[in-house]
Amino acid sequence: MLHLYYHPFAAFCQKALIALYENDVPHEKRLIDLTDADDCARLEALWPMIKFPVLVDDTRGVTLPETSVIIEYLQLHHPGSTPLIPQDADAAIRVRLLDRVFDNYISLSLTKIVVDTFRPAGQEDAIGVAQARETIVRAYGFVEENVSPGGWAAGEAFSLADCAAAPALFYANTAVPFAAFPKIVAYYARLMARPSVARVVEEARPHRHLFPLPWPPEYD
Ligand SMILES: N[C@@H](CCC(=O)N[C@@H](CS)C(=O)NCC(=O)O)C(=O)O
Repeated sequence: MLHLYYHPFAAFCQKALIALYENDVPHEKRLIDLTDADDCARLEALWPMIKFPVLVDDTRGVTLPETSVIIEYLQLHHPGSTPLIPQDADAAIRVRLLDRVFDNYISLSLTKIVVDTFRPAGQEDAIGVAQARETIVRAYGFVEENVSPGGWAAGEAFSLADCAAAPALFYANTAVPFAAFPKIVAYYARLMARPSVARVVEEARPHRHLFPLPWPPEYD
């Protein structure tokens, strides 16, 4: 049995859930509340970085953090009708590149912006936040040039890169709107219509009060 330690509102947890839902991989969810000391200790015992999600496959005795690695593992040991890593090696490199762009330059930059709002007054990092905003805009430019018109982030097939893209764009758009990037706007609409993505958005909806930035009206 697979167990996913997660929280439904966390962007990286949503990335792993999209992969699980895409292929109807049976799994059991274990909710982690990072404000709860016991939950933090449970997570730390699995992954000393205290980040989620973490996937545990107790049949194979494997514990895995890091969403891109988790999805590679799912593809290897729990494949389904949606291959999330292409068989063609060059296509797979392209998928992994786009996955890195969404994680490293969009999701993590958005985290920087959000976490800054929780800092004590006078201790905000205005320069770091401005750099994070610039990084997101640069990444949007790269995605705009590379997204497949009518298709997905890294080609004609839905992949690991799209699992990363959906939560990255959903949350980043709140702070750095992508309205000026027409190919991203069209791609985002396709993403949100995908059943696996729509499901994680709905499952996260009851937790929206946790987010410190205003929601765009179209998210209602
Ligand atoms: N590179 C990691 C990032 C995981 C990550 O940053 N998860 C966030 C939730 S979206 C987290 O655990 N945040 C808790 C914290 O930083 O205290 C991955 O791909 O899984």
